Formats: sequence, structure tokens, C-alpha cells
Amino acid sequence: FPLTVFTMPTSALYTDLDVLIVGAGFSGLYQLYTLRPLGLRVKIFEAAPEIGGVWYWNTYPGARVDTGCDSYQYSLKNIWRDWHWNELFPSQSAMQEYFHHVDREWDLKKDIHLSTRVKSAQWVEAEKKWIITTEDGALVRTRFFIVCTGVNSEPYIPKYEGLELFTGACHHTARWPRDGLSLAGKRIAVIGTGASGVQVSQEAAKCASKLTVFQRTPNPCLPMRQRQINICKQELEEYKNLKEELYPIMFTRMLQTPGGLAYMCVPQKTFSVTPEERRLFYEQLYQRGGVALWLWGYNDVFTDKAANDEVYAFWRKKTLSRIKDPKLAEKLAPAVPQNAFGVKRDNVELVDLPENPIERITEAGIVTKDGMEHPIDVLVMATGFDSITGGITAIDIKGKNGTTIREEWSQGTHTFLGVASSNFPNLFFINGPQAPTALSNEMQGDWLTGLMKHAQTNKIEYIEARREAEEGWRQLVMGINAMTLFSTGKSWYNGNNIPNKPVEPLSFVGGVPLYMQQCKECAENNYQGFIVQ
Ligand code: N01
Repeated sequence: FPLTVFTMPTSALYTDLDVLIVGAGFSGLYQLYTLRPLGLRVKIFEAAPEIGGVWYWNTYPGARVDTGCDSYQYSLKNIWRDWHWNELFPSQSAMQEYFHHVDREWDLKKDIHLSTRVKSAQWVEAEKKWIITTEDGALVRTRFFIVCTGVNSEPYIPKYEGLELFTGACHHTARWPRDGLSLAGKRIAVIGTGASGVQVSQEAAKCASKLTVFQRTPNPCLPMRQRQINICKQELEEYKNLKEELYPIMFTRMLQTPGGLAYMCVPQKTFSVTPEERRLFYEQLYQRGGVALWLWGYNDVFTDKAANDEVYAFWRKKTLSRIKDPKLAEKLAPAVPQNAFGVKRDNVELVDLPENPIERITEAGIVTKDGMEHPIDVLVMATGFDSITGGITAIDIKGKNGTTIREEWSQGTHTFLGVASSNFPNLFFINGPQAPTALSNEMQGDWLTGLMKHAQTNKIEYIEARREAEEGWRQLVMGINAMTLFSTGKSWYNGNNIPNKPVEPLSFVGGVPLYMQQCKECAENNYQGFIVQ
């Protein structure tokens, strides 16, 4: 493959590739690395000028990993052997450093074309190939096309009247100015109280002259209990030995738990133990910090409403004790369980949007229904993403019958195993809809590399998900979802955070082991469920 094309004006016609990957985040990089030994012509096109995916884009103050660093990394030893995390919950800049380390170890960049946004993809039946075009006019033919655009790559900004009039700084959290933006002494508004809104508000509150948080749904926040990981020289050898012993065990264990993490809930149900045992257990989890209280408690927390209410009540009591103003406390941690958010400083005000919605945005601030204008210098849109499908449908992908994937999925997503969709042969996605998404990108990557190997060995040029296999998969995804409380939530998990997006389970919530079993069975049965020729 002539590497020089990557520095030529991109109006040039590229030669053929075997595999084109879109996206140089966790999953795209892993895909490139695992496909290389097959000797295929594989390249990555990445829209950003750097690798890292979400960890390139999300530079808002406070952006950091909310899952412990041990499980939030590649499982391959050539990466973790010489890498040391300094904090239990690494910052965005630490994640960027990590990706530089990955690049150095795997020598990835020679096969990555940065600052190259894929605009469209057209299936050409006669050639059994995809023709891909980029925003800057490049064109490439590829046999297989793997979309690794991530779960949350398409920022969503609600259409507020007057937004274009605002003269201050206005940024979505995932499009923060690269050279930073000082918040010190400013009047700041944050719309949205999801993970991004909470993180940016925590930082803004420390230095803003005034922070106004616009909350639609209260969200339960748990103390992270951040820890520095300082290993002194004398302990280094011992630490390395422990990693050598435990990491392989931990990464294998992660594939055995539903959530894809090294730990999981206990086998008991909430009400099978005494109230005293329950209370002490909750306390232990709460003190442990991070996701422990939600994910590592009793095993019915996501399936039994009463069990969920019980843990919510515990969390609520903890949260109320931290908030002095009873009116505010009720808004952040209401008696009826929703999702809540609990940070309080004197310079912070909360606007409860269901009670007092945003009417319009003016040159100088936000006007709410009560007629009040909130004057602001900086408007932070922490309003989330067109998640899971958004990164895929943002590309104009035209399949066999000429319809785009956006049109195909406009009435509901259809995939087989969450990796492929009928009418779109030779197109695959990692972290796509109807898969365990963020929980299992390496596992999906390995499976797909296995499929590429199978295609190479057997000279297969065409792989398409069968419609009936998709039907079965959709039923399974929806059936499992209906047995859980995930079906009741209003969030990006179900697509109902975006106006006019079909409301449906976008993730496979049956757990990583069941998902792996389904993928394995498919492969062992000669990729049953796919047309392979
Ligand atoms: O986005 P979100 P996020 N008017 O969709 C509100 C990961 N992540 O960027 O709940 C007013 O969760 C919306 O309100 P409501 C993580 O997986 C990880 O925060 O829909 N408000 C909500 O409060 C996370 O789950 C880290 O009522 C509106 C917020 O905007 C995912 O990314 C850090 C609105 C959106 O919350 C997404 O998180 C950050 C409107 N019209 C993110 N529309 C780590 O730590 C939306 N909202 C690794």
C-alpha cells in the first residue's frame, strides 16, 4: 500500500484497502492492532488531529474516568507492563498520555490518517466493495468497512430559541476549546446534569463568581473517593510482580461478569438479608466509592423496583445530610426515586427545569419561564449525545438497496449480534447498537478479527447479516431489556434523549458472558446468521 497517498492532496484517488476502520479511539486502535498479523491492508481514518476518541474530544474541566483505572485499559501485557496510573480515576490528560504510550508500543500512527473525517460510504455490488469518501474529497475502495465511532461521539445541543444571539462563550462539553477557557470569576450556566454536567459543575463551582445549573432530571451522584497511586522505589518490584500475577486473572474475570468489570453484585437478593446486614453492606459499598453502591450490591437492583428503591433510599439519606437547604435537597434528591445530583456551594444556584423551563436565550443570558433573565458569560452545554447509533448514522452510509443506514434505522434499529445490519454487507461496527457496547469492545474486536481471518482463509468476499437472524436478535435484546428496570429509564440507553429518535433498547443488557456465548456459537456454526460467500 503506497503510504505516500496519506500526505498527498486528498483529492487523489486512493488504491484498494482490505479493511478501512473509522475512528482511532479504544476500539478502532485495538482493531487495527489485532488485524495487522493477518497481513491485510488496513488503515484508520480519524476525524480528530490526534488519537484517543472521546479522550481527545472531552477536554472540559473535570473530565476524568469514572471507572477504576485497572479495568479501564487494554488487557494486553505489552501495554500494561510498562504503564503506571497515578490516580485511581485518571484525568483526561492522563488518558491522552496513555494513548501516546499505546501508540509507541503498537506503532499505530503509520497506519492512521488523522484529521480525516469520513463523509460517506457507498456499497458497490458489482465490486463487492465500499467506496468511501472523506470530507476533504479523498476516495478509497475497501472490501470491509469497520465503524468504530464510539458510543458518545455525536454531541447533542437542544434547539433553544435565540441560541445564536448569545455573545458569550458557548461550548458543548465534548467540543471544549483546545487551548482552554478560563472560568475564574465568570458567571457560568451549565445545562444538563449527567456525568459531564456533574464533572464540569464541580470544577466550575470552585472558581466561578456564580454557577447556575439547569437541571431537568435529578441524577444520583456517588462520591468517587479518588486515590493517588504512589508507588515508592522500594515497593516498585513488589507492585510489578503483583500486576504480573493479578492482571491476567482480572482481565479474564472481566469477561465472566455481566458488566464486564472485575467485580459484580453479590448473589443475594436485597430482601433476603436482614435490614441490619443490608444497611452495613450499603455503608461498606458507599465508603468504597465510585460505582460500588450501584453495581456491586444485591443482584436484583436492576430487576426489582423495590430493591432499587431501597438502595435509592439509602443514597438519598446520605445525600440529604450534605445539603442544608431543604428545598434544594428535595430537588436534588427527591423522595420519589429518579436520578439525582448533589453538590452545594454558596455561589451555585439550581434551576429546576420541569418547574421553570428555559424559554429562550438572549445576547447576555438565559430567560426562564418565570420571566427571570440569568446573566451569563459562559454557557456550557452538558446535554449529552446522539448515543450509540449517532456516530454510525452521521456517516452517509448507503447500502445494497441505496437507502442510508440512517433511513434504515429511522423506525428502529436492526442488527445481528450488534455488529452488522442487513442491506449493508461487509460493514461492521464495534460498540454498536444492540451489543453490550462500552462493556466489551476488546471482545467484539477479537470476534471481528476472527471473522476477517475466516474470510481471508476461505476467500470470502461478501458477508451480510440475515434479516431473520436480526429479527431473532432484536427479540432477544428487547426481551432481556423488558425484564430489567433499564426499560423504564429515560436516557441515551433507550434513545429517548434525542427528539424523534426511536425509543428502544440500544444496548444488550444480558451481560458480557451471554453475549460472548452468542457470538461464539455463531462463529462455531460457520457464522450462522450471516450470508457468507
Ligand atoms: O450526557 P447525558 P453526559 N434541556 O446524556 C440534559 C459518559 N461519560 O455527557 O436527564 C435540559 O448523560 C439531560 O437531562 P435528562 C457516561 O457513560 C463518562 O453527561 O435527559 N436538559 C441530562 O441531564 C455518560 O452516561 C464520563 O432530563 C437537557 C444531560 O443533559 C455518557 O458519557 C464523563 C436537555 C445529558 O446527560 C453521557 O454523559 C462524562 C434539554 N433539552 C460522560 N437535553 C466519565 O467519567 C438533555 N438535557 C468516564
